[in-house]
Amino acid sequence: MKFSDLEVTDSIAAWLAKGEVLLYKHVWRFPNSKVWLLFKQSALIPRSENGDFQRPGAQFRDAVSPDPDGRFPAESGRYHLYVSYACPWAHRTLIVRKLKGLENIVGVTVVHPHMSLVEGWRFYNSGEGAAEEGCVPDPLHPGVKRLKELYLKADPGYSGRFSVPVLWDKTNGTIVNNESSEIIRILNSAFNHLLPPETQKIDIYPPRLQFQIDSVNLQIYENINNGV
Ligand SMILES: N[C@@H](CCC(=O)N[C@@H](CS)C(=O)NCC(=O)O)C(=O)O
Repeated sequence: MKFSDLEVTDSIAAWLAKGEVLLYKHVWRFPNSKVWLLFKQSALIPRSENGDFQRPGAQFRDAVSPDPDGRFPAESGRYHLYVSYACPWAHRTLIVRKLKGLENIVGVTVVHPHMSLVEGWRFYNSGEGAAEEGCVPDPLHPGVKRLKELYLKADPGYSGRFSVPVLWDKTNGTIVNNESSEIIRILNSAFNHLLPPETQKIDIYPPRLQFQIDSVNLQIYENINNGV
């Protein structure tokens, strides 16, 4: 059976009731509107009184800086991205990492596409058979099963959503930033001194366009992106 053939069956309804949503490849696949309705009605989704989905703000908002004396100095091999191919927010961090040629400077791990609404994303477990595209166990923390555990390592009192993307600092053992619009700005400029001239000069957030970029981003965030 292909995922695209799925109908609303008792097993899917039970699965949704348990808080599991299937995220496959690069998109959320809700086979039909009835499933989407069930998902939207889930008590686990943060929403306003009139039922609108309300995305809580990301809580880790630090920046990597070229300053060697800063808390998060830009160093090769020190930072690691956790992403899901099912998440468009994470997707843009992968695009910028690639555009800037940071593949050997900032590592990346893809979580398993099955996300629990309660526990969040999990890592692929090598004992479970064929891996979904790109998914591996967490290479930095053997034994860690869920992304949630990294959030709680970073801040034992953390009470937000356990979302991707996450920019992880291996040296301090903490999360630098979990807001994709800021992670892409970090990737755009913080590591420039470690890059060859061809990629160093790529600037996707040039000062003369920043105002326009920020206003378009706000429009898109509120009216389109925030629906996923
Ligand atoms: N504003 C955040 C949003 C990230 C986000 O909501 N990611 C979703 C996947 S598309 C997620 O991980 N959700 C997990 C959850 O809410 O439990 C960003 O741009 O980084």
